Amino acid sequence: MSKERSCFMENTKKRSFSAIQPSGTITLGNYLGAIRNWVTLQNEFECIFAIADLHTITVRQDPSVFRKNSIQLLSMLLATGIDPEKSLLFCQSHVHQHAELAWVLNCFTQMGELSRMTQFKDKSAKHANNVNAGLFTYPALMAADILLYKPDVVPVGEDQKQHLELTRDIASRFNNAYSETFVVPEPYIVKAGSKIMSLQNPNAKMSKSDENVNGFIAMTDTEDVIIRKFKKAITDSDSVIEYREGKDGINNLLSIYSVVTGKTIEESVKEFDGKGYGDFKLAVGEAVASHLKPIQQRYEYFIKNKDYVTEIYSKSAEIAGKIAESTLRKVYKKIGFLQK
Ligand code: ATP
Ligand code: LTN
Repeated sequence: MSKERSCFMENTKKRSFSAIQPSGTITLGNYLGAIRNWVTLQNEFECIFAIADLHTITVRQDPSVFRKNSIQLLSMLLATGIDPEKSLLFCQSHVHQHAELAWVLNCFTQMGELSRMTQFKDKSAKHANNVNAGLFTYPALMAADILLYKPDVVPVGEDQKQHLELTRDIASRFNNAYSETFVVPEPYIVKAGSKIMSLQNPNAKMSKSDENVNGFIAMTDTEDVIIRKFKKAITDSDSVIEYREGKDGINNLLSIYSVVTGKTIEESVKEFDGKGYGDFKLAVGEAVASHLKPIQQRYEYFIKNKDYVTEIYSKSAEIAGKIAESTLRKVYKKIGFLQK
């Protein structure tokens, strides 16, 4: 274990935990809303990242595609700048304590609370022929992921806020019943980029499991594809480039442009003053393509070095398992299970 990594057991710095599902090709929405912030948090926090593969089987997966999605996601996370010398990066299914704590937390979560989750409502409508119990109790597993590591912050996109509020409620409920056990974590949501919308439906979030590939930018899309998708982006029948209510398509493009260029929305609006939608869409496409280029080059390296990626997730899971076990033992003891 390197010197940096050994500090995980000592818990000297503030800690961050987050996860992402290997449910398809990672999108610009995932990157701008969450992963970009994971990368910067590494300078300040002790960061733990997981790919939430247990969560992913709440929707039926083809085994070979699922395996490929997982290794690609791990490679992409490394390519975006997740640094294995500073942070842990592992698969949720490799640390069995996640599933064990999830069972306990299921018993501290009410049916009514789970029924109110918008992600459950959306996903059960979308997969009406497979509304399984896992889809329903998904937030209890997510709470377990987080609470095992006692993080101070959980960096996510806007859509996960409701799940985090439930995590906080479950943690407090357990602490009140048995004395202080879990740290009640704070959501870490950076407003810029926290909700990137679909390019084909500016009222729905950009999602990697969208059946319409023109709705999302995959992190691996080539420059040509990126520009083509932006050219096809749904906007409005107006012709003025400004950020205001009712211009959801343009607002989304302006948000994307401002995050990838580092300019403010006001500066971006000024830059396109008097220009048409065609020029604007092309500029957004070009800016995104050039932002993604170095990430894509690093991705090519990791995807060809699978052994290196395997070594990283295996070593990380070993360290994560030790932290998780220590929390789980405390939980079991407080509940009153007999000690082994
Ligand atoms: P799925 O389509 O399978 O539901 P997803 O694309 O919504 O997946 P997740 O794995 O659920 O992605 O989310 C990973 C992280 O990316 C979360 O922190 C989530 O909040 C964030 N995220 C997902 N979509 C967006 C988006 N459109 N804009 C900003 N952040 C997003
Ligand atoms: N539910 C999240 C993915 C996820 C997660 C977590 C995020 C699973 N476990 C723990 C933060 C912390 C999603 O669908 N985006």
